[in-house]
Parts: sequence; structure tokens; C-alpha cells
Amino acid sequence: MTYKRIVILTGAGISADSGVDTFRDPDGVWSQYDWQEVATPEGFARNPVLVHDFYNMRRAGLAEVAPNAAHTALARLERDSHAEVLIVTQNVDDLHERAGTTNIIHMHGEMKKVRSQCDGHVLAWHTDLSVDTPCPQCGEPGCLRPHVVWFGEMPFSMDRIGRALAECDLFVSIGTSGNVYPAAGFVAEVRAKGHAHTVEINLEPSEGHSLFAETAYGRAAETVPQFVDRLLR
Ligand code: BJW
Repeated sequence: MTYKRIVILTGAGISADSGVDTFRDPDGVWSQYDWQEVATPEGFARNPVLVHDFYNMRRAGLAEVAPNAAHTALARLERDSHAEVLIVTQNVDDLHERAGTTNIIHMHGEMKKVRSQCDGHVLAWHTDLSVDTPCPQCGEPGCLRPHVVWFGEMPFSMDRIGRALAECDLFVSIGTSGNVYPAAGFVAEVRAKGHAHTVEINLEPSEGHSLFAETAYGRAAETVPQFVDRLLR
């Protein structure tokens, strides 16, 4: 393997084989919930009880799932390759970390964290959250929110991601439909800034599939380990 800096963007499709619902597939999260009600700051302001219930249910669901072969293969890539491997995930689950990945950015936040709206303080959180939960910092009820990025909010660590995209020599996109920006624009950014090889691994061609130099289609739990085996050979 000749690559020195690898950036891997992951989306809901990598966790699908673990039993976590994707968003836009026919039986996905957005077929059951209106994203404007549960994934916008305006929805949270209108009905915080509904939004807390939505995230409480998904947070509790994490106890029922485990990393699959795709998460494990990416952790193996980080551990066994000489390249610097950075995972930029849009996922709010913790399956990459549970598989052993350490160099990771959760650009859309993390389900097992909450944030104080009073002072921006971020806390690890493993139980249900409600409008009555007092903030451990200030003692006020109602000031904690899920530490996730909703539509209209700025994703996290964009400066660090921008630098990594500019410097990488391999960019791989796994399990994302390419519907949501800025992540959907990363492949174009990589192509504009450098000479990195670009690879899409997904169940089916994404919105931006034609921008990738190489593509592989199939279930992530099968395609990602094969791809990693090839890189490590
Ligand atoms: C498998 C598989 C298997 C299935 N194996 N694969 C017009 C242009 C540009 C931008 C905008 C625009 N209009 C509005 C915007 C902005 C907006 C946006 O993009 N809207 C679009 C809908 C048009 N974006 C934002 O508001 C973002 N913020 C922002 O832009 O700030 C300004 C800014 C500007 C410039 C630079 C920087 C910032 C914030 C977006 C926040 C998204 N939040 C959510 C919820 C997070 C919390 C939570 O989980 O509840 O993030 S929405 C949801 O979508 C979640 C996901 O991370 C995200 C992406 O979804 P993903 O991962 O791609 O999942 P799916 O379901 O779409 O696709 C799964 C794929 O897997 C499919 O292709 C399947 O085929 C595949 N698959 N099984 C392999 N077994």
C-alpha cells in the first residue's frame, strides 16, 4: 500500500449490517419520523418532548447492536497500515469506537453525549434525557440537548476535516447516500484540491457516484473487509 494519508467518510450504510436503521432507505428513519420535527432546532423548540423521545429510543437501541465486519476492518486498517487513517463519520452511533477505531471525527455529533444550551458544555450521557433533567453544571432543568447536528446547524470540526481532505492521497466514502451537505461535497473538494484517489463503497450508486474514480457496490460488511484486505496486501 503506497498511500500516506487516508480519509474515510462513513454514513448510515456502514451501520446497516449491525441493524441500525439508515435514514433514506424505504424503511429508514425518515419514513417513520418527519425530519423537520425531530432533526431541526425549530422542531426541538416546538416539541422538545418528541425530540428527546426520538433520541432516547435511538440511544437505548445502541445497547442492542454491535460493530460489524466493516467497522472491524476499518479499525484493522488504522492499526495495521503505515498510513495515517482518519475516519470522518456522519453517524452518531459509537460502533467505530467499539470496533477499535481511535482517530475519528463525529461531524454530526454523538448520541451518547449531551450539550448544555446555557454554556455549551458537553457531557457523556448514557441514559434517557427529558425536559425535566437538571443540568449537572448549572442545575437548571431544560437546558440539555442531544449533542447532534441538526439541519441548519454547522457540523463539527470542519476546519480539521478541510485540512485532512486537502492533504489526503486516498478518499473513501462508505455507506452514504450523498444527499446531505457538506459531507456530500467532500469528494468534489478532494478532487479540486489535490490528486487523491477516490473510492465509493455503497449498496448502490450514491447521488455523487460519477465523481469517484473507483466504485464497489454491495453490503458494507462484505465489501469493506475485501477493500481493506487489498489495501493491506
Ligand atoms: C448501505 C447498506 C449496507 C444501506 N451496506 N451501504 C443545498 C445545497 C447544499 C446544502 C444544503 C442545501 N439545502 C440545504 C442544505 C443544508 C443541509 C442539507 O444538506 N440538506 C440537504 C437535505 C439538501 N445541510 C445542513 O443543514 C448541514 N449543515 C450545514 O450545511 O451547515 C452550513 C455549512 C455550509 C458549508 C460548510 C459547512 C457548513 C447539517 C446537516 C445535519 C444532518 N443531520 C442528520 C441527523 C444527525 C443526528 C441524527 O442522527 O439524528 O445527519 S440528518 C441524517 O442525514 C444524519 C446523517 O448523518 C445524514 C446523512 O445520511 P447518510 O448517512 O448518507 O444516510 P442515508 O440513509 O441517506 O444513506 C444511507 C446509504 O447507505 C444509502 O445510499 C444506502 O444505499 C446505503 N446502504 N444499507 C452499504 N448494508
